[in-house]
Amino acid sequence: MLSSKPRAILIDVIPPRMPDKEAKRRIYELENLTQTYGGIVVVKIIQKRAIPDYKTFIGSGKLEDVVVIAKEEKVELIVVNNILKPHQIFNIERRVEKERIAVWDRIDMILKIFQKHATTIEAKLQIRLAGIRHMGPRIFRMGLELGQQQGGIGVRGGGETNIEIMKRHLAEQERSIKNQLAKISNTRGQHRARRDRLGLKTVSIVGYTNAGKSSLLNALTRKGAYVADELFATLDTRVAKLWLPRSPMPPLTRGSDSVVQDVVRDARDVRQVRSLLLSDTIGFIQDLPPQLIDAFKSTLEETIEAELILHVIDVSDPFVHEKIEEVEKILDQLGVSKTPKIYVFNKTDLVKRIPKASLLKKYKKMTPVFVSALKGEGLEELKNQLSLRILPQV
Ligand SMILES: Nc1nc2c(ncn2[C@@H]2O[C@H](COP(=O)(O)OP(=O)(O)OP(=O)(O)O)[C@@H](O)[C@H]2O)c(=O)[nH]1
Ligand SMILES: [Mg+2]
Repeated sequence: MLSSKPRAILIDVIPPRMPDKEAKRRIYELENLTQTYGGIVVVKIIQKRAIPDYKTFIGSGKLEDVVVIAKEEKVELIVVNNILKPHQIFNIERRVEKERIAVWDRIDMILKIFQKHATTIEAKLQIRLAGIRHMGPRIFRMGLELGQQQGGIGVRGGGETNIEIMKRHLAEQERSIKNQLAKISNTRGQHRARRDRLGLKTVSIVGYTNAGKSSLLNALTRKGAYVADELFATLDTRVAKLWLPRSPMPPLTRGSDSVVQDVVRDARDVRQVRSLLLSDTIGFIQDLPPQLIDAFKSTLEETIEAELILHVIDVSDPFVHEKIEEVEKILDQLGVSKTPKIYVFNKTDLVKRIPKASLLKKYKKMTPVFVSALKGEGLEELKNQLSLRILPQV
């Protein structure tokens, strides 16, 4: 068992030609994840390798260095910032077994944070599902190795090996979790159908983790979603109603009389849907494990079904463009790359001179708006843009 604030060594294996800036960003993000989990980062190691070591992912020499540091620094946890094969984790674990050090890869780290942050039944179920999918192969591997060490004792009377028993058990658990999730998703589907009947449209907030999605939801709707300076603060979906101003009047035609205008206005009042639903959900991150995306499909349903997506971007982040791309990649995986989007550049209060002109040019199609969810700035313009894009125009 890890202590509540485990001392950790972080290791990132990167291709030799990766630019320094990108290498720094990766290890910085892993540090952030580790701190979000509650860990204390003792040492950070970047290893440049064209091809990871087959047996232990990091080179065997490097592993020995790590073991020495780990002993000296009383480390409880080694985190490798990559996605490892089950046998690679197993081999590293075996090397540090005596020191009682845990070994995690990037997926483990993200799963552990999710586990800590999950509050709803749905989120908890989804994490268990992702966990089974991620840990399953590792458990089999362990069983296999143990079986070999003990000269094949893992066979029971009926001929069923321990591994087979474990496999069956995990498959049963997976099925049961999936059933429970399907029920929750079904209820959500019914809610959505009802909203559709009422003509309510859904706008979904997406973005890199910590971009300020929940803050934006709160600023627009006073919903009281959980906001924190940590990664993956939000793991469920929150839906709130947003009232929009009437969309801008069409320009007055000269000489048109006011009665006609009143009629136009009335007609529009009747026809217009003046409110919409805004949903906030889990944030994205580079290399979001596919198992997680899959397990969180039902949480992400609101996003998948939305009529419009608000992509929230932390404009003060030195890696704005890279993170935009990561989010776009995941939206692609979710099959929503065609949904209309508005780019919402948030945290404008943190930047002295925002390169508005170049951002407006580069992301012209996404009609960028600039806001500070914290200070409540730029929200009117965002609402205006929403009215224009989503409400029926007369
Ligand atoms: N200065 C400043 N900070 C902001 C702004 N919007 C959000 N923040 C801060 O950024 C941090 C993350 O905000 P959240 O709203 O939790 O971000 P999120 O995108 O929902 O994050 P996850 O749910 O963890 O993915 C918090 O510390 C917020 O107070 C802003 O406009 N300006
Ligand atoms: Mg959030």
